[in-house]
Amino acid sequence: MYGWTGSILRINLSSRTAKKESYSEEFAHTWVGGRGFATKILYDEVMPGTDPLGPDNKFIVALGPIAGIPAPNTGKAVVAAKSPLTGFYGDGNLGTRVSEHLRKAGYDALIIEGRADRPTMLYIEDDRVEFLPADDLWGKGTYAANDYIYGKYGVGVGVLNIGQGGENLNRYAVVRSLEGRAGGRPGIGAVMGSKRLKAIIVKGTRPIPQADPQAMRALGSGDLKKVGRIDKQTGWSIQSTTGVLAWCNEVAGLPVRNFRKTHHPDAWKIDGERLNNARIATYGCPNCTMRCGITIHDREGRESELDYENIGLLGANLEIFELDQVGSLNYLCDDYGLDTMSAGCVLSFYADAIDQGATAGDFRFGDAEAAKKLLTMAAHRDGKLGNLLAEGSLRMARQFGYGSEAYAMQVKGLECAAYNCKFIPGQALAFGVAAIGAHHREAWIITFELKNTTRESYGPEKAAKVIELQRIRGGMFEFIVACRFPWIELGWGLENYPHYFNTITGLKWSLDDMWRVADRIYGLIKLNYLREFPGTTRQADFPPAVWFDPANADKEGPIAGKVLDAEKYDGLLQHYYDQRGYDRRGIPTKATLARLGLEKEAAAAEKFGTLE
Ligand code: PTT
Ligand code: SF4
Repeated sequence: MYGWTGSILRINLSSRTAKKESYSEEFAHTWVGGRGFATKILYDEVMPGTDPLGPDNKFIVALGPIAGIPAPNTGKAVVAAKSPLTGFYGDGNLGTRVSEHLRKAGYDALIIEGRADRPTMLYIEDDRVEFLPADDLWGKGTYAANDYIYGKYGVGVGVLNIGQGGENLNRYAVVRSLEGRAGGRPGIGAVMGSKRLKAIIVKGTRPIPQADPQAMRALGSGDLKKVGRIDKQTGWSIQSTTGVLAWCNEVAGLPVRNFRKTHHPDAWKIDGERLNNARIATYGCPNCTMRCGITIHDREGRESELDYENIGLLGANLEIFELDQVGSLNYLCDDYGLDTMSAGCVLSFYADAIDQGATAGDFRFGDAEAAKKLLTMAAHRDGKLGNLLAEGSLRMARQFGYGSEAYAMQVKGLECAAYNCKFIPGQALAFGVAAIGAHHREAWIITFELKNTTRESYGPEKAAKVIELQRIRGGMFEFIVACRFPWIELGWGLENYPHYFNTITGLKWSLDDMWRVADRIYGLIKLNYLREFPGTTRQADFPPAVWFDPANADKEGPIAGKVLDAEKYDGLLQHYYDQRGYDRRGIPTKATLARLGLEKEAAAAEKFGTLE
């Protein structure tokens, strides 16, 4: 078997043991890697009802066949666990040197189980695994922890770590990496914290098994240069993802004031142009020639890296239009290891709930200094309010009552990405049926929708587009494990990816083979959801209710008076189910599960919820 190391490293923190386990070629060909491996391992090993923050949950780091090799944008890793935020499968994808080092150490994945009896760091170097005390680092932010680790092990090692957010079990704590990246929005950092695992350091020195290493080297390094050239020609990384803000503002798709408004006259103050002008450095993941991270000085003079989601949700959505203050909120999220997107939605929901009289408090939109204090409280679970804010918006809404769940901007417990779908039905569907909750990672249909179809349409073409994008973005890029930006931002051909995959594995897969694996993964995540929530109804695939509320319509601008239509959305959802072969609850039918090769998994799910 080429392209895969054939091994997974299983570490038990309770017994302080490590075991190298091999997996079969069939497993590799069925699940490929990354999200595929994580989905299957968690389905088989974490039983329904398991406490996500207990020792029986498992923290997975999973790589794919092209992860870590010098080819376009392969310095990525999937981190996954049963989510403490949503209660079912959750994952994220972050840039890190762990990708290359873990593969060179001889593993395609890590499974971390149990709970350490004291704060611990794992050091993995090829076959060696050390359990190191991390008492001195516990309580420190990710930047200080990074500095310590770099100082001790050298700048080139692979590192994943958590900040105070993960330590204190904030439900939207992320995993951070030394390359300035963050991943695992549905609280995967809190799962690390629950295991008292402060950091993982990886150093690998062996070659990654490849069918034709010379051909792969020539192909991969040649294409890395080509991607870099296209980026220079197009100028994409001048503003990178932050270029989206001005466009969202123009098309009335920006989240402003807890998504109540869709555009704002001051949005230009925090847009991509302003950000590029304030740039002090450019950040990137390993094996990348279109480095997209832009850093600026925040209000306190620290270096803070901003992407679109961060300025959208910590800026516009909180009505904070001072770039350095948005930088400060972002810096705090990075240092505490909190997801910027959920953090932004949690604070905007809190301000909105106060405005609506659902709870008492003095936090107001636009108050950056108060927002900093609240983030600090949420990361430390400081007092009653800190504890409340650490729970995420759905749990907060259930505590507040007074109908506030309608404007808690989340789906299945995961807070929405920075696209205001008040009148964008296809993107609303993309949030509704995203595998892990309201993330844009799997289907970003908004440009297709606004450019190629009418905004009003709830037709089957939108459901088809969501499925197509889920297969590419939530599927292929997540199981071969590479950054999707060369394709989505520079038009780098999708066919390049089976080409890399085949060159490294010696197989002859087409894009259609990739889509089959993608559909299987989506099917299994749905079974995972059904097992955890046996009473599932199609309502679970609906976006926040406020988007259907005529009283919430814009008073002026491009979509004045318009909101989503609930009946038509239900029809669009049915198109999606029909095209996927799912039942009326959005669960794959038995026939679909058989087509996806999931009969065994279906039998395991049957006792928790009846399949049709
Ligand atoms: C991703 C999510 C995103 S998506 C952003 S900005 W984006 C936020 N970044 C955060 C951050 O930074 N710090 C922090 N404390 N929290 C953060 N939360 C948010 O996390 C990310 C890039 C980006 S920038 C995007 S779109 C693309 N995402 C990819 C993906 O999901 N898969 C893939 N195969 N390729 C991708 N390429 C791009 O990577 P999550 P990252 Mg993160 C600092 O992981 O949980 O999916 O949340 O990944 O390494 O930071 O790179 O406008
Ligand atoms: Fe990382 Fe950005 Fe490069 Fe993708 S484009 S690999 S997210 S630096």
